[in-house]
Amino acid sequence: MASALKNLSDYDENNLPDASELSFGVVVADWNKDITHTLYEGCVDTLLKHGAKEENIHVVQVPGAFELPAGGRILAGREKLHAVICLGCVIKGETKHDEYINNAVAQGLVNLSIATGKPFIFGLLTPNTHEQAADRAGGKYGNKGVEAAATALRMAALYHAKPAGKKSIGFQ
Ligand code: DLZ
Repeated sequence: MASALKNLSDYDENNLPDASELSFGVVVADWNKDITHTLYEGCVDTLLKHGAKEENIHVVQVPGAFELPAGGRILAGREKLHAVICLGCVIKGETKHDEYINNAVAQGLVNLSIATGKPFIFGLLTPNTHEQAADRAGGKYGNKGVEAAATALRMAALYHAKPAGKKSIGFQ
């Protein structure tokens, strides 16, 4: 399994841009709050660690993961953002709700990214159990909120970059 090898909090710090000129949206789902709020803390700590200013991090809470794309779209319409990070956790249950929600979120975020040209980051945990979620929200596999922030930093810099005279962006 890929996650057996990967700690979600591990990333190459040298490969991340300074975020002092970048602004971010963070959308957090309230379902499974104990998990999603830990994702949120890891996410915001990582943005701040790389130079983002508190006043440039705009946060909204939405009821559940299904509302993440709409929450992100509303926030992006209201604020000038370089990337929008969407954080949630859908735990598999007796019915197929998780498949419908997870697919809708993935499709919704990719559609928004393409339609707006702005990065919408998939910070959704899709575990089978609460224990698997906790393992990925500050537990033995790190914190997916940190991974989502690291991805947002790179994509926000790409979105913000002025490519004039540059043949490649994002390569070290
Ligand atoms: C309805 C529902 C269920 C059963 N499970 C979850 C979940 O595990 N995680 C989550 O973020 N949201 C869940 N929801 C709520 C939906 O995402 C959504 O908020 C409602 O269906 C209302 O649109």
